[in-house]
Amino acid sequence: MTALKTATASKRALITGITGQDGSYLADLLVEKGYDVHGMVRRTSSVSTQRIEHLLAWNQPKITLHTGDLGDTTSIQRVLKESQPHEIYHLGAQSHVHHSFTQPLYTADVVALGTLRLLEAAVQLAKTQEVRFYNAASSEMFGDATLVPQNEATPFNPRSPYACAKVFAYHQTINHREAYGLFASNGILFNHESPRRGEQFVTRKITLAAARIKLGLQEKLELGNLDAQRDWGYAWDYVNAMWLMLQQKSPGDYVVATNETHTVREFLDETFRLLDLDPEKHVKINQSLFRPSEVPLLKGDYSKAEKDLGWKPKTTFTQLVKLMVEADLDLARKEAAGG
Ligand code: NAP
Ligand code: G4F
Repeated sequence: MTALKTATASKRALITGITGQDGSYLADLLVEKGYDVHGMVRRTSSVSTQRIEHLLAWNQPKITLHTGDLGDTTSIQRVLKESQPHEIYHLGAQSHVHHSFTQPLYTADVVALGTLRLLEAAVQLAKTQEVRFYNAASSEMFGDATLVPQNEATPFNPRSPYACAKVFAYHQTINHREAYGLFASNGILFNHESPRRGEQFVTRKITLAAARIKLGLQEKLELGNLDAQRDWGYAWDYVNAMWLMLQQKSPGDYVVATNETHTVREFLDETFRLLDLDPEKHVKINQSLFRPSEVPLLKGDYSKAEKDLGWKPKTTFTQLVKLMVEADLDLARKEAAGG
């Protein structure tokens, strides 16, 4: 699948996971900055490009898509050959922690080996041109964290197949930096959300359900562990940090977070408060939504990113909840109107 671009830009970027939450915001950012943006998209039986539809107008597409899959080495090599990127933003993943318990081998293949496949291909490309590599590492790697807040020196204690696979990918990224001199950086991003967040993640599940409850489109919301604490930021702020990491003189690993933590219950209460709804009337706890092992508390210390990249979060917890609630209320209104 190749949509031809009319404009040419000096710097080419390749985004894996361009159809996801972060990939779509990063594509917006890089297009805005004048990059020639390429994305790797896997074949799906139904359309997966809703989040980047605005960049794909048939008469003037702003990005170029290439079909490939992180499970398939030859397709990765082909995509790199076709796009010849100066910057690779590797965001593609089976990114749902709970699903990783039911699909552990698939998750390991895509997240751990998929990253290794891409790194190996990047090292080959780096023999002929400059290439910089961003790896989407995760605060899930801290797992049952031994220290609060977590920073770049905090030991990893992964609690899911997803987190174990991310630890592998993180170390492979550093290994390719040290062994082959690849400019490769890890962004250890804490949870970040937005109106483009997948509907199976807890924040979006809550804001979408609450908006639909408000308009009488839904009665109940089923949730699992409300006591888990997360450091939630806004995805748009976070993709800026990814770009900054690849603009530095040397590669490195950075925590990107807000240094605040809130329970799932707090997110739920703030959402329902904004809509003048009572959670007691609508929320039901479902044991099947609890995980075999949980990450109890994440809180990130982003002082290294602030010092080296000049990055800090711009959106507060309450602003984040509000912007997600407003976006989902708009969606629910369209649904109610039969749109
Ligand atoms: P997301 O919305 O779930 O997007 C994941 C992307 O990966 C989608 O474009 C998906 O394509 C693609 N993908 C899945 N399997 C693939 C495969 N086998 N081959 C190629 N592409 C594949 O995730 P996100 O929230 O944007 O997160 C981006 C990255 O950051 C992920 O690596 C995630 O693990 C990591 N991360 C996220 C957070 C967070 O809070 N959001 C925090 C830390 C780290 P389809 O559209 O076809 O499914
Ligand atoms: O929204 P979640 O599914 O995100 P989780 O597991 O923290 O993972 C996300 O953030 C990671 C960074 O730390 C990323 F690496 C990863 O890719 C993903 O983007 O769950 C958040 C918390 C968990 O403790 C979960 O047990 O919410 C709790 N929860 C309670 N009820 C629920 C539900 N989670 C989901 N998805 N669905 C529920 O009904």
